[in-house]
Amino acid sequence: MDGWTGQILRVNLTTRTFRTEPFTEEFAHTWIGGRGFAVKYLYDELRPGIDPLGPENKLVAAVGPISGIPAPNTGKTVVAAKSPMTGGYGDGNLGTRFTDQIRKAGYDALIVEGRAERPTMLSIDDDRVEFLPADDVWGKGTYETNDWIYARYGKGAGVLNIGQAGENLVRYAVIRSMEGRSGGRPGMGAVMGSKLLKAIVVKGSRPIPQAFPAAMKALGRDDLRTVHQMDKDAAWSVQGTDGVLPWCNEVAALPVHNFRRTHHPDAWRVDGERLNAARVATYGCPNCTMRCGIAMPDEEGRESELDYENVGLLGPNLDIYDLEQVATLNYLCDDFGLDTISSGSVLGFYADAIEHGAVAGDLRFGDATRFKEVLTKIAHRDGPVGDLLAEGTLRAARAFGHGSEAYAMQVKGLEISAYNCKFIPGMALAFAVSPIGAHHKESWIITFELKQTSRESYGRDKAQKIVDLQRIRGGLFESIVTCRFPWVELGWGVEHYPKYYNTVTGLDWTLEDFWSVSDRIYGIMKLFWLREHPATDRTADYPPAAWFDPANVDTEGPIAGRHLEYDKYDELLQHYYDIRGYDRRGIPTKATLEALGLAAEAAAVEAHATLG
Ligand code: PTT
Ligand code: SF4
Repeated sequence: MDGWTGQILRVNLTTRTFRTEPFTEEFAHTWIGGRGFAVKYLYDELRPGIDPLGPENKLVAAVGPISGIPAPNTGKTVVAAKSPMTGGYGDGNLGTRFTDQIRKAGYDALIVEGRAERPTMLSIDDDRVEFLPADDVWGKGTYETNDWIYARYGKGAGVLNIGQAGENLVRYAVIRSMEGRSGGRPGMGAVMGSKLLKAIVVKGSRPIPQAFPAAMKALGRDDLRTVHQMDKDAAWSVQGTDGVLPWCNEVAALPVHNFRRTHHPDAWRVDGERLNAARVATYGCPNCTMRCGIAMPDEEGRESELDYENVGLLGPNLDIYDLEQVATLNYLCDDFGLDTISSGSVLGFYADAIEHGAVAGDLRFGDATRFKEVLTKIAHRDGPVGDLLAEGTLRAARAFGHGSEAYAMQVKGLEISAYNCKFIPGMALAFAVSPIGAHHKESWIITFELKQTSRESYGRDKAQKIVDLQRIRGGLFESIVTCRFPWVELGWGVEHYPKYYNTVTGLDWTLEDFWSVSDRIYGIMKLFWLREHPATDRTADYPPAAWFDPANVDTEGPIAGRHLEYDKYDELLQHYYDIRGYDRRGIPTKATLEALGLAAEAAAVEAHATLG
């Protein structure tokens, strides 16, 4: 089957067994790979209601037909499971040598089941699979663990690993790889930890199956050069993702003081220019000529990669404007294997809850030393505070009470990334309808909204744009599995991707074919959610109450006195439902599911939720 290895590897940690399983061409064409494979396997195989941190959950690491081939930025892998944060389907996407190594070992996906008896490292070397003791690194951070693995297998090995946060089942623990890569915000690291799986290491020696390898090599080589030149011309990777920070500050979209404010005069001190000036190393994913990871030393000289999300949430959101202090919190998140976005939001929420008297405590915004201490407690679930905050903002807010849920900055249990949508309705909706919880990866509509339309509008065009972006970002890029940055940051056209796909598979797909698969993937992610949350209604697709609150408005600046309006937001949400073919409760109609080819899956949900 050109373009796919045609098989997956299934490993059971309880029984210490493994087997390979073929999949059909029809399956490949229906789900493509990556997120498509992951959500389909998880939907079919997970019993509804299982504990995401119990042995019944499964961890999937999946690549797609263009992952690992020589074309721009193809070194990405999707990691997925039932999310401990949201209870729905969860995934993340990280750059890693796991990508090409798993393909070379002969697999398009790895499914890990069960729970090991003791800390384990899974080693895959083509057909050989071993369950090795990992006691030496259990309790250690991700940097030491990575070095320990490299010392044994060399730097060319594909590695996924977790830190103490994953081991201690912090719900927002991520999976880490290489120097700076992290993925699986909705708790994929905690799922790995719940299985006592410290690391996965993979080496492969076979060619990646392609219909026209010589043509792909020539095409990929030329396009890698072109993208490299485009990046140089645009100077984008000079500041990387943190280059967007001044704009967010200017347009009042920065998370400041637990999202209570939207801009700050000191924001320039943590912007991309300052970060670039502090750069001591540049990290990148395999097969990438853009290398966007800017690493700088922290207060103790420890080096880690800072991206915009990390800076926004661990800096201004905590009232910290010293880049070295931000780098310290960032380094700790990376070493413990904690998601930076949720960590920054949890810390900000806790300081806010103290400030508003919802809970007693002495943590204050701007106190980087105390934030560091609390973060360390969270990673180890140390004491009642560490243990509760390890649960994320939503669960912590429910424990604190006193109306604090209104300013727990999350949707569906997952914390919002670094775009403050107090008065940006389209982006607020994009967070709210993201199927994995509030993540900008599905639909980053903010630049369209602020540059090409108006933030005043709640028009149908915004709902349509969200769907269009979900098709590209959450569907195309997450299923063929490649980095979206050449397209997002340099304008490298989406039309290049069917070209790569057709060259490796021998098929003749157009973008329309990808949109069909993408809609199917969004359909099944929705079904996954409904099956787990039968009582769900449209309130699940609302952002936090703080963004609607007249008492929470900016008192000065570009959006002084402005906030989201419930009635208008609800109309915008309805536009989204109409375009997606959902009823007023936000549930896909039977006709929609049949059109998506999900009639069989819909039947499984009917017992749990009454479909419209
Ligand atoms: C991603 C989320 C992001 S999105 C960032 S910064 W970003 C945070 N990075 C973290 C980090 O670093 N350390 C840490 N301990 N936690 C972190 N949590 C946050 O995780 C990432 C890049 C980036 S940098 C982005 S936008 C793009 N994301 C892509 C995507 O999602 N899909 C895709 N096909 N291509 C993408 N390209 C870009 O990749 P999650 P990475 Mg990440 C240190 O995983 O769960 O999706 O959360 O993968 O290899 O590190 O590259 O301004
Ligand atoms: Fe990785 Fe950045 Fe390159 Fe994308 S642009 S592949 S995230 S280094």
